Amino acid sequence: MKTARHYVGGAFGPAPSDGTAIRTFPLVDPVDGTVVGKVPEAGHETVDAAVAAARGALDGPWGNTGPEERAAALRRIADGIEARFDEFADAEAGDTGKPRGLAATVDIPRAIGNFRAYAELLHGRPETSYTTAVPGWSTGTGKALNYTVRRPLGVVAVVSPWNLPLLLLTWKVAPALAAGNAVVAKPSEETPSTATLLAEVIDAAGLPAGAFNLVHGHGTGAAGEFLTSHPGVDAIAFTGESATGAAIMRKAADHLTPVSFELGGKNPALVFADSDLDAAVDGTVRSAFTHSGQICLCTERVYVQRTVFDEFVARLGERARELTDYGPMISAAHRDKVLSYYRLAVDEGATVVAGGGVPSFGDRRDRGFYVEPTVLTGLDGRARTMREEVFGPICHVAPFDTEDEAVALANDSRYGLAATVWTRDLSRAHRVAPRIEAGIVWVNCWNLRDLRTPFGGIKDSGIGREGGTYSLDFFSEPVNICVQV
Ligand code: NAD
Ligand code: 6OD
Repeated sequence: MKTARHYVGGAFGPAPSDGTAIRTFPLVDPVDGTVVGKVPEAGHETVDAAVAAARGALDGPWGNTGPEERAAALRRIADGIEARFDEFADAEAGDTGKPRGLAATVDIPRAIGNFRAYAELLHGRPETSYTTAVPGWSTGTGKALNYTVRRPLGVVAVVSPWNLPLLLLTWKVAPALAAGNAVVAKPSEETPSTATLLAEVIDAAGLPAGAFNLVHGHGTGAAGEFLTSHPGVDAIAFTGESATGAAIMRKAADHLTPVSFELGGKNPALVFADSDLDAAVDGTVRSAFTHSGQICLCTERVYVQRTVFDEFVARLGERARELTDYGPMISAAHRDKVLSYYRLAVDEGATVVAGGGVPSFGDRRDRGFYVEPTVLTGLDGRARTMREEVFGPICHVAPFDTEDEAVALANDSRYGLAATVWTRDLSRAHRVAPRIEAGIVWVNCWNLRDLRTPFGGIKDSGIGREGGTYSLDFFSEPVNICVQV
């Protein structure tokens, strides 16, 4: 049986004083529904202890580290994950049910990359300027030299989802530590294992006690809410559903706590008749069905120019029916939610081109949380299936005639996270891409990600940008120092 552990103030286990220390909840394998471990549920006292430990680290040795020491610490963490690569890949595939190959080629290497990238990126960007005193207004005379230093924000709460557990946790933990903050992290209750391994690696890397803390537990009315509404937290970095972001923000308002939010999506793909249709079909199979659609960047709405619509739908449907090596939904509850959208789509008038139900494998997976990769047509933009994020292996394909219509359809959503444009016409690509209301637009590719580029959503898909120096900007504050010379 796997056991997840809290890591608070440099020690593993629940805070001894926590009245809820013995509360645990089961960890379920989504492949066959069996209980494979238990997870401790942090109560108020464990969360309080973690926030106090983080504050203590800032007042102690961690608060006195310079960029070089922090860069060295991040490199040791990256080396530590690399040294235990197989354990991490097994744990990630075990918690999520995703194919191990996906964990080994994306999740774990990317987590290592997050620490290495910020070890390189964190060096300050000195900003200087001269200013002239205004008589009768400024004290001092003549010229003054301005320079800007960046200070850490303090104690940062990191709350992350289950779909890319280590990748999305380290995506925030690495820059937060790089900028000199102390972190209290709460991973999803569904996926505690790689976070626990990360705490072990950070412990072995010798970071001062309290610089990184980990608490496990649920969100609403539990560890997640205790942490994000805590008066001792100076900033919140959250990835998850838009509705959860709104709930966190309401509580954060009490303390004016700044937030960086990466939220839900209902991402469009536009396929123009002049595109390389083989590439567009291949790309859409990947963008709709990778990790069974449980990536915030996955495509759920596909718009195809009418002259190639029938061919595209036929080919996408065939490819969806051929898929066999896919993982389950994360939980029974999420499987039920996705299936409820499959039923709703039919009630709303959709034609099911492929999938729409539960697969049968003839092995232990039949007890797990699988749904079929599903392709639909026939809905208009008012259908709930077209407006709400499903977060499963589902995409709807609709025709369009003109470029303007394609852009309008893409933008007809409360979400604005990512979009993909398939065309061979370079001028069209450059015309269309900036008109799409999304934080990321890919042209003739999908999920090609450079860590240094800005990442985030507009509209209900997020607040702020992370990635590269954008993360360092969020996790630090510029302070201007003005010296008369
Ligand atoms: P979720 O919002 O249910 O949970 C995310 C995290 O928030 C979990 O750790 C959970 O315990 C915690 N939480 C829940 N309620 C809380 C509360 N009231 N206060 C504090 N913490 C709380 O999301 P999920 O189901 O884990 O993940 C799927 C969602 O995440 C999808 O909507 C997906 O689009 C989104 N997502 C977005 C991005 C992005 O980069 N934009 C990336 C991955 C996932
Ligand atoms: O690739 C990334 O950097 C990133 N943040 C991906 C997010 C995926 C969402 O599920």
